[in-house]
Amino acid sequence: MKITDARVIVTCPGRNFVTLKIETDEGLTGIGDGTLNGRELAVASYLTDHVIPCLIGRDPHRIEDTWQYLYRGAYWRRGPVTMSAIAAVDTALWDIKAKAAGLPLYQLLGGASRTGVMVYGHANGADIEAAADEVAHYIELGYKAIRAQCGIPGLPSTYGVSKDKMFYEPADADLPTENIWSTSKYLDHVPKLFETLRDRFGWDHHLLHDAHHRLTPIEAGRLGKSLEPYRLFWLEDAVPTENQEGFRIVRQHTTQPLAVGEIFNTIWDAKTLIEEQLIDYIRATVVHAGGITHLRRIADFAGLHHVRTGCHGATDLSPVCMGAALHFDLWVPNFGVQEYMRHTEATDAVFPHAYSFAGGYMHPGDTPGHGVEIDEALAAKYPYSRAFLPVNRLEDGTMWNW
Ligand code: KDG
Ligand code: MG
Repeated sequence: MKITDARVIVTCPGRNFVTLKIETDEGLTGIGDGTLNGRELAVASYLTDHVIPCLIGRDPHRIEDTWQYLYRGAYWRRGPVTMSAIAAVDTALWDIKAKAAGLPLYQLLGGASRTGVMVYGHANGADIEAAADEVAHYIELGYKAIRAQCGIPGLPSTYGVSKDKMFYEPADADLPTENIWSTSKYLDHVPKLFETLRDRFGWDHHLLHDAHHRLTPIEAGRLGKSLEPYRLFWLEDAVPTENQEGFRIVRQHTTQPLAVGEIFNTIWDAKTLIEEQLIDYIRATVVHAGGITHLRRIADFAGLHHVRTGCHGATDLSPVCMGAALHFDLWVPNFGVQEYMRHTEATDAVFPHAYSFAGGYMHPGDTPGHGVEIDEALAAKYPYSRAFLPVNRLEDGTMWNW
């Protein structure tokens, strides 16, 4: 088999998505997600101008060789743009290989290790009561694991708190929105949210929380300690991870399980964190971490060190990434949980898919390939619309992490 054509499809059914479609001389096609929130066109250009010309004529079955060719062959390694582009190619090639075999992708990885993939949903509200009402809603929907975020008194807006209930979409303006942040206000308020949730709902559900990179290691240690009585499944992205050694301090101060890595692109972003067992869950996923081929390598390394997977699954990762991630999750032996934020109806219509949700678990379906397609005619009706993620400033105007 040979690759005869490949093209990038950028569509915006409510938010932007970048999809690579690869065609072959045997009529089989495959698609991969290359969406990088707020920087979509950089990946589209990287693919169109620098990757696609190298794909034409290659054997689509040689996934590992193509991965190494694109990673080593660029000379300039790593980074979110490069690795999202490689992921798009890798996902599309796994899709083609599984279609050629007539098997769902998880069968090629080694088969199912479980009957369903536990997912967590996003409950949030302007205050503690509204967030608790949303948790009740997710419990009614059957979720076993729920992430909870709420507004912080004194801050006009906060990460994770949506304007409407279902679709929290931070990339909300054609120039970055400016948010205000106060760590002290946040640290005082969050434990009250989880105290309320445990009082109201008891201990049958997993609760999760995302600090979204805003704390220093010692502040994260304090937050972890104050949340220990409420037994969270994980505390996510407490500290930015450019300095992986910073997590040693967090670990010394709390037994709260820690998750990190949604912005990681390669195993090198997590080497110290995993090797020293400084985290419990690795959040890397298919689109931003080089595709199934590289994610599998990260997961195997993590498994040696008691670290389980918790793939990123926000709405800026397209249904193509979601489908591929669910095949990975169904197989990966050291699975922890999968994030599932749900896409809008418009997005689901552009990306018809075989995956499904029931009773807190998802299944990728048994369609050959990864089970997600793109309706190109419908996609063409939603042209690209520039949208940025917000930026964050402290109350005195200092730039901070968003
Ligand atoms: O594009 C940024 C989002 O994917 C991110 O803010 C979502 O932190 C996130 C999460 O845990 O889903
Ligand atoms: Mg997060």
